[in-house]
Parts: sequence; C-alpha cells; structure tokens
Amino acid sequence: MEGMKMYRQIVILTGAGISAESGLRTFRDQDGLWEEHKIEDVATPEGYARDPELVDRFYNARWSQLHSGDVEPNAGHNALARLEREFDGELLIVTQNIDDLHERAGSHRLLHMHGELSKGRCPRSRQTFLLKDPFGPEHTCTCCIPAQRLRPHVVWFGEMPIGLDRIQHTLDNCDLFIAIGTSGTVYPAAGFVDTANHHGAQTVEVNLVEADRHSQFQYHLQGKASEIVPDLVD
Ligand code: BV8
Repeated sequence: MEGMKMYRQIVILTGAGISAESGLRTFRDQDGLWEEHKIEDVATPEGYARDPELVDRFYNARWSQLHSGDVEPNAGHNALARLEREFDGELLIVTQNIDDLHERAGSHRLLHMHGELSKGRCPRSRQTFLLKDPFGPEHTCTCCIPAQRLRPHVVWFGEMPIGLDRIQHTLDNCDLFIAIGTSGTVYPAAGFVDTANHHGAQTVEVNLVEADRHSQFQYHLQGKASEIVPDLVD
C-alpha cells in the first residue's frame, strides 16, 4: 500500500485475464471463447437479430458457469477490493468483464463498460432487469405493452460502451492508470492508456504477455494477476 500512497487518483482497467484464474475463459487466449464462436454471430446486434437463441445459448453458458458455485473471486479481485478500502484517494475500477467477481470480492467503485451478464435489458426502453435464471424467450420486460423479450445487458461490437463520459473524466484527472489482464484489442478501452499518458499519469500493464498496446505503458509487470496485483497493492 505504501507505493500507492503517493497517488491521488487511480484508474484500473480490467479484462478477462483477471477472471481467468477464477476459471472463466478469456476471449482470445488458447481455448478462448471466440474459438467456438464467430464474434459477428454472438457479439453483434446483427448476430442477435439473426439468431437470438444462439446468442442466448452463448450467454447462458457463461451465466451458468458463473452461478455454478465453482467460480469465486481470486487474489487479484480481492487485492483490488482491499485497495479500495485502504486507499484514501480516488479509485475507479473500469471493467470490460461482464462477470460479478469484482462485486463479490467487495469492490464498489466499479463500472462495467461492456455490461453485466446477470442483467437483461429491454430493447425498447433500455431498462435493465436482474436475471435470476438464464436467458430465454420467457424473459420479458415489465415496462412495455406488449412486453418485449429481454436481450443480454451486454455491449456488442458497434454498440456504445457504458459510462464513457465518467471514464473519460477520471482518465483526464488520474495520476496512475493500471491495465490488468486485457489484450488491448478492443476500443475504446484499448485507447485509455493514450489518454492517461496524455495527461501525464504513470501507466502500468499487468499481463502474462506484452499485449497489443504494451509499448504505450511506462511499466510492464509480467505474470499472473493473482500474484502481481496483491504485491502491487501491498
Ligand atoms: C464502439 C461483449 C462506437 C461482451 C465485447 C477499428 C479500429 C478501432 C476500433 C474499431 C475498429 N473497428 C471497429 C472498432 C470498434 C470496436 C473494436 O474495438 N473492434 C476491435 C476488434 C478492432 N469496438 C466496438 O465496437 C465498441 N463500441 O466502438 O462503439 C463508439 C465508441 C466510442 C464512442 C462512440 C461510439 C464495443 C466493444 C465491446 C464489444 N463487446 N464482448 C462479452 O461478451 O463479454 S468485446 C470482448 O473483448 C469483451 O467485452 C472483452 O471485455 C473485450 C476485451 O477482451 P479482453 O478482456 O482483453 O480479453 P482477451 O481474451 O482479449 O485478453 C485476455 C488478456 O488477459 C490477454 O492479454 C492474456 O494474456 C491476459 N491474461 C490471461 N490470463 C491472465 C492474463 N493476465 C494476467 N493474469 C492472468 N492469469
């Protein structure tokens, strides 16, 4: 924690790599989620319009794994929740992940920029609904007549990410930006490091490998998030 005390505003971007050690598959690693599906079939509005049942199955498989009882936050998630408790400056975790492992670890200052697996959304009003069981055609909204079939509350390619104004503002004012477990392939998240650099923040990448934007980071800490992040927070 000593090392963190010198900062006053920290933004942390997390990706699928921080949940990998909890047993959730990443997208682009070996045996990743995209291996079995084409992105355009399961992570675009066009794919959903073409085959909503296929997309429901893709997200239901992930929903069921997340609620199987076998998936728990790991030391990386827990360390970030401890940082929030102990750091007396401003902290925001921006996650690209749609799982709820940061919440379950105790993080509150958290923004899901690509949506949340545990919620469905009304396609007409955009109102969200907590889902107690996996997606199906029987999941309809209560805000419209006739009731609309709920879609996954997930940001697909070509859709506007959530909370960009708030994210931009915190990036403009942060003095430390840490990216953990993300391949840096998806924008606008992959461009956050440029904003942080532009405003003079220190930038750190935590990853098993040098990811796509690694040259933009001042520091690269190579290794598993569950090992590196607790050391970073201590
Ligand atoms: C938008 C759905 C308009 C949710 C996802 C050309 C140039 C630039 C941009 C574009 C372009 N063409 C199109 C675009 C825009 C497009 C885009 O970026 N395309 C890419 C492919 C080029 N972006 C969009 O469409 C976005 N919307 O642009 O709207 C707009 C924007 C701004 C302002 C106005 C209008 C929407 C993007 C969201 C798409 N939705 N998925 C879901 O199903 O979960 S993307 C998908 O990838 C997930 O959301 C995921 O979060 C995201 C990023 O993946 P990662 O989290 O990084 O995971 P990945 O598997 O890739 O990598 C894992 C990493 O972890 C690896 O580096 C690995 O080494 C590491 N790792 C593994 N284990 C560990 C570890 N690290 C540490 N410890 C470990 N144990």
